[in-house]
Amino acid sequence: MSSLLHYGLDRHWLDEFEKHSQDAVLARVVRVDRGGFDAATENGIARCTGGAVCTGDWVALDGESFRLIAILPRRTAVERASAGTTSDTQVLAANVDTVVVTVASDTALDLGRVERYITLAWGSGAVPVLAITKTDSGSVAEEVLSSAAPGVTVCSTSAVSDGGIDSLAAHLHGTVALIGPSGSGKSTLGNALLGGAVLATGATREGDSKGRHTTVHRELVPIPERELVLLDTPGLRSVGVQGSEDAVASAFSDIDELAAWCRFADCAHEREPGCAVLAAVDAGELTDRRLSNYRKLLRENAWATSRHDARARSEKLREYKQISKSLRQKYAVDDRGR
Ligand SMILES: Nc1nc2c(ncn2[C@@H]2O[C@H](COP(=O)(O)OP(=O)(O)OP(=O)(O)O)[C@@H](O)[C@H]2O)c(=O)[nH]1
Ligand SMILES: [Mg+2]
Ligand SMILES: [Zn+2]
Repeated sequence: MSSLLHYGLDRHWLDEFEKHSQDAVLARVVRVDRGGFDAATENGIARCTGGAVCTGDWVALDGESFRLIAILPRRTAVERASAGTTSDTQVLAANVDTVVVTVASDTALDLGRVERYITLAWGSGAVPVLAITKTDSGSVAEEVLSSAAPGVTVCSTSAVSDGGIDSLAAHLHGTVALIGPSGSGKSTLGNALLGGAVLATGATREGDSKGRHTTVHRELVPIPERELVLLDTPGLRSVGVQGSEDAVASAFSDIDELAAWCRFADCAHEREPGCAVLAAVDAGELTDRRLSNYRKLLRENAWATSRHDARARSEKLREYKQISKSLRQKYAVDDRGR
């Protein structure tokens, strides 16, 4: 498995790599640990040192020492706010094209947590997909998940009966990161996609079916047969979202769209007259639970200071939305005046 093509190499990375010295070696980080990292090169996996790399990064290495020369600019990054501080972020996976969020059918459904994961996924720049796992041992309605993640494809899968794996795969593209709580079946799903027991999996606890944090490293594994590269991750204990209101707006696009119809441009959807969001709650079209989680995630975002350039993008988007909203309101006023 030495060809970098199996690890997702494309023209873009070759062009980025050309900017470095001729003695440099192109590689993709497959695993990071305390002492350094493993990277796939055209001649196999190399043990490398130096730099704050992340699984999924494309890097230029010194051809002799395998020391890091440079991290090629990331196209996407799955980032969460580090526990404790709000200004620090941790990159969980780099250069991911699809983020699969796993939701297990054998544990109690926590929609707030799903919304967090989906916000994290949208914030990465990759496309989120929701995978319901273990459908042989429980059930979660796809419609319920869809309402918590508008615009996101939802697939039901079972690794035991092989159900839904190919239909899920049809929605996957490029580098696919698996994220979700411990025990939700990420590695098992990864193995089902791989067609063999490559990734370690572990039994969940008796009683509450919670995971035991079996996967401890983020790991990149090619699936040449499906033209995918899999990035398995350990279950997260906490999911802090940060960085862009943009991601929250995408994860809550239903509320975002409603908000454009509120009477006041700066409506906080608390108790303002003419609030279209509260009207939707009254009409039973939006749950109180979802609205309060939306507020909570927005607050978290406001606290976090972002050093990400997504910031500039989201400001542009906000500005644009503000303009289109005031235009809409102007016309609404004109209509009433007539
Ligand atoms: N019945 C059934 N069990 C499953 C299925 N998928 C996973 N499991 C079981 O769920 C348990 C946890 O699966 P893992 O794949 O290790 O979960 P994980 O999300 O990778 O967990 P961490 O690595 O701890 O984050 C294992 O005992 C699996 O055998 C499924 O489709 N059906
Ligand atoms: Mg695992
Ligand atoms: Zn409002």
